[in-house]
Amino acid sequence: MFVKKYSKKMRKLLTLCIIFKPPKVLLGMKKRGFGAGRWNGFGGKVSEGEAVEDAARREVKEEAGIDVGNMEKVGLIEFEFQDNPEVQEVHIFKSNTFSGEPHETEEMKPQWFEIDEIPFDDMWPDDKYWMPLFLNSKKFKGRFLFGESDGILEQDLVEVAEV
Ligand code: 8OG
Repeated sequence: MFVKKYSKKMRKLLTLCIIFKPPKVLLGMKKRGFGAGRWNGFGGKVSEGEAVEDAARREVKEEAGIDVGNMEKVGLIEFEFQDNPEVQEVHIFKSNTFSGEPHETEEMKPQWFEIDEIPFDDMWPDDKYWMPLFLNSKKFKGRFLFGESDGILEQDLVEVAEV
């Protein structure tokens, strides 16, 4: 089966929030650290004792300078890298309301994209698989194993009723 839920591997909890105001998606160019040079939603590590949704809001504020309104959890994806024992469990949220104006921060440079102009070639290689589900209001769970040069070695992705 896809998600090795009871895997004994070390887990890191992360959030990813994508603002979607059809027909536009707000992405940010990651300026530093893990995933630098790629467009992505906003997110990062969940702190100890922090609720996952609170972490998602905090990260959007830190990275794009906006306060997210409503939020829906739409995806859960596990990422693994060959030769790395850690599993990154990324909780994906969708929102269509926020206050403030997205602006560039030390970490990200936000930009709106039309759905048909989403820059998949400059995003994590798995995004092209689950983003269509996201854009079509589906919920999903999955697992991706990356090898050298971020090539996808294994992948599982399923639509679910609830995350
Ligand atoms: O704190 P840091 O910036 O390192 O957090 C990493 C962010 O990247 C976090 O929002 C989760 C997200 N992320 C991964 N893997 C992938 C991926 O394969 N695709 C996308 N779109 N985001 C990812 O950690």
